[in-house]
Amino acid sequence: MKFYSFWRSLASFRVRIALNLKGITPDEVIDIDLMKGKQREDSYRAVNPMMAIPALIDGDGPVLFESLAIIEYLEETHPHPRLLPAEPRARARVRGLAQIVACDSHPLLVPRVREYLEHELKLDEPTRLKWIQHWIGEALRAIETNLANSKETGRYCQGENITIADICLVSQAVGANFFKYDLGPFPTVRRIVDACMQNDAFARAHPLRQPGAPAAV
Ligand SMILES: N[C@@H](CCC(=O)N[C@@H](CS)C(=O)NCC(=O)O)C(=O)O
Repeated sequence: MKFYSFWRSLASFRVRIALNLKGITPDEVIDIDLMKGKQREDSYRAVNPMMAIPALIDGDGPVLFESLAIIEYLEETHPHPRLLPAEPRARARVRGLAQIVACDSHPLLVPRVREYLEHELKLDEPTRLKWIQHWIGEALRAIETNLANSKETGRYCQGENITIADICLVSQAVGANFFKYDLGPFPTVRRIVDACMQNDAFARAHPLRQPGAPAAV
């Protein structure tokens, strides 16, 4: 198994957590340095034409891409521990919470978007940060409201078991931290993130614990 990732990548972080939870160690971890634009080089474009990480090749392929698709592949090939509940409404809620992060919020913060805001739209740094914080906050407000008001919420987003929603929530919280966004107003989010981070599979996957990462961002 080959895993293309980078310490800072929040989408790679999500897949790393799932790999750890399921006890899978990739044979090879290939660093794609986003800060040097390596995702746009021909060699990586041939792996993932979207020029984004993560990507995963299991055996003789094909290349898998998009963090949620990869995590669901891992779920189907390594069902224990399960990261999606069995009951259809619970599964839909978990996927919905996960998608708020992975599909609605995080894509607005990735390097290609930040670089477009800077180089094409010529937005200065404070304005770019305002953009990032705005979209982080929109998702956190929605998730906090859902979690705080739903009887489905337990120790984790969906009851007492870790699901894909928790994986995504933790990536959102770490992203908020990278971009100096205060989690203070989101007590349920903080409680669940703290519970997840007590689990070694989450803690070991943290961006700042990966090879090449700085001590802080
Ligand atoms: N929706 C994708 C996002 C993938 C993505 O954009 N990854 C970022 C790093 S977290 C990336 O590689 N960005 C490269 C770029 O924006 O140029 C997923 O969840 O996998």
